[in-house]
Amino acid sequence: MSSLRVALNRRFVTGVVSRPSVGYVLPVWRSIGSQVRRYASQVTPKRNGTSTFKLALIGAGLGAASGTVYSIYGNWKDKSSHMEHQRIPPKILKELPDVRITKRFVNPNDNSDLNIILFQYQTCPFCCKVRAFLDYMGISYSVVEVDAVLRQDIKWSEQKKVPMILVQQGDGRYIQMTDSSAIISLLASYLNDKQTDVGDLAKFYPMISFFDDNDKKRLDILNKYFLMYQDKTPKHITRDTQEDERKWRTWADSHLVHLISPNCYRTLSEARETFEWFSKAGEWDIYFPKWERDLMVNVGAFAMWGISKMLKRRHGLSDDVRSHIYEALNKWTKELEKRKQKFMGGDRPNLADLSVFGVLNSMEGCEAFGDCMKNTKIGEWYNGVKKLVDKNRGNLVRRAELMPLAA
Ligand SMILES: N[C@@H](CCC(=O)N[C@@H](CS)C(=O)NCC(=O)O)C(=O)O
Repeated sequence: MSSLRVALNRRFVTGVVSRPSVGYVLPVWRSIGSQVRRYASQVTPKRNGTSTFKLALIGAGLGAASGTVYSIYGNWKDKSSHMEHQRIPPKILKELPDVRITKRFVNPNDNSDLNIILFQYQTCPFCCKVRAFLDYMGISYSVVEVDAVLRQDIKWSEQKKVPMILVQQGDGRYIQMTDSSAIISLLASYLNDKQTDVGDLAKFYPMISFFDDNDKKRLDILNKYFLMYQDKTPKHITRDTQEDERKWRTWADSHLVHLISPNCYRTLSEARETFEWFSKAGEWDIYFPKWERDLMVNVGAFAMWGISKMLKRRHGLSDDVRSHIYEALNKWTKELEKRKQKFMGGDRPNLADLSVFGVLNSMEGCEAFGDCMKNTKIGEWYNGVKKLVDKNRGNLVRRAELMPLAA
């Protein structure tokens, strides 16, 4: 029975728990849908009491046996496919896959020479982090809004998570980079030293596999919080400032982001309101038929309301989920007050400011965001970063105007 539980937990972890944030909802819903379909296909006509009982016993036995086999196979496969210190360099594509570019942000002052395609969900906190960085830096980029249900636009990719970017290197080929923090570190390293090909810099961020505390194989990007200054470290950057920036960037990913879902889906009505906002921000009424949009809002809100309760327990949060996010934001603003600084980066935002801003920006239309503004002092800092991000962002060019480019 315990193997069966392991097998079930495994499904649960990959299908639901590993998607703790706002933008995770549609894959979660897809997983629930397939479980409902699987259940429906298992329903058999009712016979007499004894045979039903026998069938149940046989079913439980078979379930336990297959769970055990699945679990043993999974462990064996994970272990056997793992090589210690295995590093997988970023993938390189000869040409762009056949994807539908949704929009572009074009900044006439951009002199980065970067050609970037961002694959995203509009309200995913990790995607918001990457956009905050690109916009603040005044970089032009194209967006592929991925349909979170069918994920057609990332079918070509082995990596199924967003954000993901394709960035063109010197020889015209495209590097595929995943993970919001790795993407930001790669591009920030390049902006510091445009003489080094972005493709060469990408080699510093390979994917690495390791086993976590539960002996489960995990993948992550090596050096994702590190900038590759090499011998061109800017004068105002010291070892301490780098360490400090890394510390708060990590905090945004490992703590702050986990407070978003439990707060945005705290009650059923908040969950619905959140989804209405996703629909608006993600322009679902443009990209999806009405029935699909309505279904996403209603089913998504219900599913995430339930899931957020589980996430709350998983991250050890009390029922008063607001108190946790207030506490986190107070920690941030107290640090700013202590340093007597406008931003964590001093007079201007650094990568920690942009990461924390991005995470909060992902819930801007939610009741939780309004409460944070009212009950903490985060507003002044948040609006300060937002002003700069909005000011530097390129001009929006919609798909209709891009037809010759995106056909
Ligand atoms: N550590 C990653 C997390 C990315 C992530 O989990 N993205 C979610 C969307 S918010 C996703 O794509 N989930 C789809 C899936 O897990 O299949 C990052 O910082 O980019």
